[in-house]
Amino acid sequence: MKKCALITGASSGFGAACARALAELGWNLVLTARREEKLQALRKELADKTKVHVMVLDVRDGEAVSAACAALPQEFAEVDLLVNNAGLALGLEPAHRAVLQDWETMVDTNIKGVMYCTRAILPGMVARNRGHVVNIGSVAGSWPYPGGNVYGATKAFVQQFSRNLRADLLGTAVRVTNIEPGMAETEFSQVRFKGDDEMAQRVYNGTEPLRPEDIADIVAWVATVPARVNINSVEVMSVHQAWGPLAVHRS
Ligand code: NDP
Ligand code: 8X3
Repeated sequence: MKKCALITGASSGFGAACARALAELGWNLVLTARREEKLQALRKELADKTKVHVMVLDVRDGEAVSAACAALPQEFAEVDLLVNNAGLALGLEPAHRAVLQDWETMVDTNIKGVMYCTRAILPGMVARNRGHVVNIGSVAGSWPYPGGNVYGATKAFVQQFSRNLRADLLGTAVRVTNIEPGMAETEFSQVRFKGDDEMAQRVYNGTEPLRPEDIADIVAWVATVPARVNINSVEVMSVHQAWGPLAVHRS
């Protein structure tokens, strides 16, 4: 039987690349995001490779998430792989100047969205004793940086939530992985800097950042290792990125 993956945030970046990588492996796909035209274009692109069900969904809406997951067409109802990828950073201001609404949007999307999708899909996986939750965390969940304040904290939630899911799922065959990428060129910086293309491009100037397909390859790998193997986490950076030293302020 064909396997089925549900990918959140499939309209762009890592999510769209995961859809392409899993389509190559012949997986059926449920693609979700808010921008329907992007999802439909991807569905058309992949139509000769696999079956795709498009689901327009805002992951911040818990009731909509559970209703949509409960109403999946039969062919897509047994989700083998949930990729909790939808997420965003907004702003790079220090905490005392950050926009509170941006913090709320990041919490609602990166934390609550992951909670809602996981809670909707996980019971079926446990009942079938088969499945895999892949969360897209970030290096920002482990390593602080100026302006990372709430974004990094949401990804720290994703890291610990992933570990605690593993603790809860011990004794089942359901797997959990947290993938923690560093700088990758997607729409991420355009979103973070609210459409300021110059600011967004400055993030990547003079470097070779990770590409969406690098992350998709990792998702495909962790999802296809033997069933006895659980890759708990993968931290991955471009060779153009590394950790910085601890900062010291001198007067
Ligand atoms: P993109 O901006 O390219 O993609 C983000 C995706 O999330 C889009 O498909 C967007 O779709 C979707 N999304 C955002 N908000 C919502 C929402 N409320 N409901 C449903 N879908 C939503 O960025 P990336 O591909 O880079 O980001 C994917 C994940 O990777 C995020 O969780 C991000 O934090 C993480 N990450 C990114 C890194 C990077 O440097 N790029 C590094 C580490 C982690 P739509 O707007 O159509 O709803
Ligand atoms: C995205 C990577 O370093 O911009 O999660 O926070 S970073």
